[in-house]
Amino acid sequence: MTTLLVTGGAGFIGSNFVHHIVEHTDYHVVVLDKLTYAGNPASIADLPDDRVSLVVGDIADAALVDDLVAQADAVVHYAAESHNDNSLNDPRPFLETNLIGTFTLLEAARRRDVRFHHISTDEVYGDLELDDPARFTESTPYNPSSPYSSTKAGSDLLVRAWVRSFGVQATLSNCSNNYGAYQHIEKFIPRQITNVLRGIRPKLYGSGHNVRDWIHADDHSSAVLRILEAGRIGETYLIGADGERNNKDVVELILRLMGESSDAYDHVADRPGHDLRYAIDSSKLRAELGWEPRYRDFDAGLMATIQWYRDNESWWAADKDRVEAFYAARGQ
Ligand code: NAD
Ligand code: TDX
Repeated sequence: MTTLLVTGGAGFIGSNFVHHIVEHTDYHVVVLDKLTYAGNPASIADLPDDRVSLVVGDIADAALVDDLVAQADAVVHYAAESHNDNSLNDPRPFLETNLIGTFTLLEAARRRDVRFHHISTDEVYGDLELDDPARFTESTPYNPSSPYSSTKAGSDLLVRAWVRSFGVQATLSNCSNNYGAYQHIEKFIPRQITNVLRGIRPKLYGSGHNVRDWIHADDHSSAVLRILEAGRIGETYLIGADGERNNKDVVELILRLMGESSDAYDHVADRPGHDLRYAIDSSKLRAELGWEPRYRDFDAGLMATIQWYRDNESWWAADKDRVEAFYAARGQ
């Protein structure tokens, strides 16, 4: 039986991927996750024990990583410090996990000759103007803005170098902004949903004209599985679902879908260095590997996500006060 080592499988996108694998394949999954503030074992606790096991540990622990990689047929590497606002507050964990952690995994994949797929973000390309018809492609030059995106960019370059210098059998993907169940409430969409559920007004950074290109987390998972099984070694694939929207429209839509007045939100301090617009051209993935997104109706996907946070208050409630105190201290 094929065994996947999924790093960060107790986080938002990693846990969605583990659910996707259990539903759509017969693979066995070993999750390696440090269970930082962002990891929640409850996100994978309902999956069968004979398909999924959780090892609590750090991707920068070379002995542990070597042992787990040696037992795997492939590594799918999601683990990261993932939040831009945290990286502006304290960058060090981003260097430790995103750079040293990725290096540690690559060394094990090299030693054990194990297939590797690296998960990354469109933020490595910097940002676009609002009126620019261009979208990011695989050949857009790297130009990251934040400590988070610069460490993700660095991790991508490590993977490329380990392919070229050491022949590691790796692929890479850079995806746009994900939404769906199990996303930490520090992030934009679940923060606003849980604000409304708590009677707090949603908080929009700056003018709210910044554009993000939204994709449902399950579409990200199907794309990663396709690349893992059919992608060409050494190649990068951009993953996106043509979901560009500005933050103001998203916050107003959340309010409407939750039965509130669409202007019942506050403008708060902008994010320093705030990227203006992300937009993905995923033609290579679609043409070469035949992938297509399934979740094309953003309103329906957002409504289902709102319902998930309503139904799963016990999953997020304990974090809410701490998250809001963090933002309040930043004027956000
Ligand atoms: P997340 O913060 O929700 O989850 C990260 C997970 O990694 C957590 O479970 C955490 O405990 C674990 N982790 C952190 N440091 C670790 C370490 N040193 N060792 C082991 N485990 C560790 O993040 P996410 O939003 O699910 O993002 C997952 C990946 O997808 C990241 O690589 C991120 O860069 C990438 N990505 C995210 C998005 C997005 O919209 N969220 C978009 C594109 C790419
Ligand atoms: O309260 C908020 N108000 C607000 O206006 C928050 C938390 C965010 N925002 C804005 C900032 C961004 O323009 O919403 C947008 C989305 O913010 P985040 O959810 O923090 O995501 P972003 O910074 O775009 O990064 C996300 O997508 C790319 C993920 O967190 C990254 O891990 C991924 O690489």
